[in-house]
Amino acid sequence: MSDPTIKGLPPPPKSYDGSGLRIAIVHARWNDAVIKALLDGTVRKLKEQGVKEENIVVKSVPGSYELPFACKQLIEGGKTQSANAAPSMLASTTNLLSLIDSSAGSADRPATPAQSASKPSGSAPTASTAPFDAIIAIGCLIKGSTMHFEYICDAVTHGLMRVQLDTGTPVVFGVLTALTDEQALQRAGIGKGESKGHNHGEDWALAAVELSAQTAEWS
Ligand code: DLZ
Repeated sequence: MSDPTIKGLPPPPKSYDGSGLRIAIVHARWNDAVIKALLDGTVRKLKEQGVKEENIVVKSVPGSYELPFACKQLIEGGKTQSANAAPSMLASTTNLLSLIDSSAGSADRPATPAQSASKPSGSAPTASTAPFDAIIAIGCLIKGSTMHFEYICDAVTHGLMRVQLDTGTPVVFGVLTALTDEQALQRAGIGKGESKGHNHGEDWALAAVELSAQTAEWS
């Protein structure tokens, strides 16, 4: 039976076109099976919303505690890159494929379908150098037997909120805070039970596109 406590994002009041957006995803590597599923769900849904592959930048950090710092660096780097309109540490021509390739070398992390597919011949589409419209921070914290979980959850939650308010760039909270492994698996759509659950990465992608469009409208 499916878990009634797992909810997804209700449809937005209107549809949004992501084709002009530049979105960054920063993911932690702890609990890698869950992270991989969430990352795949996020990227898949971003593309379904029209976001171009070359305008989705993926970076990784060791654990969730590092997410606020990484988000801030990426946002500021994106603004600098845009102002200079020159290659920077963010590598304007780097597309999703090569970024995922760069973090997929470990034996415990099989190649995604995107990595397995042969790269198209000819020149790669030109990636945008605009500042990021939104950042999606993905992590998975699972409670252990000490207070570590509580402290990291608190720090990351407040850190990510602070980054978005300080920088003016929306930061989507893609951090699972689960009490058990199975709770996390269910929320990444890879549960072990009869129902596999729901992949929250899809909700985070929708939130990023909606927030990006609305931020542009409101400002
Ligand atoms: C240390 C730690 C532990 C115990 N558990 C998790 C976890 O469940 N999920 C996660 O994303 N990170 C965990 N970490 C690592 C911390 O987030 C962080 O990377 C280290 O404390 C180094 O700053």
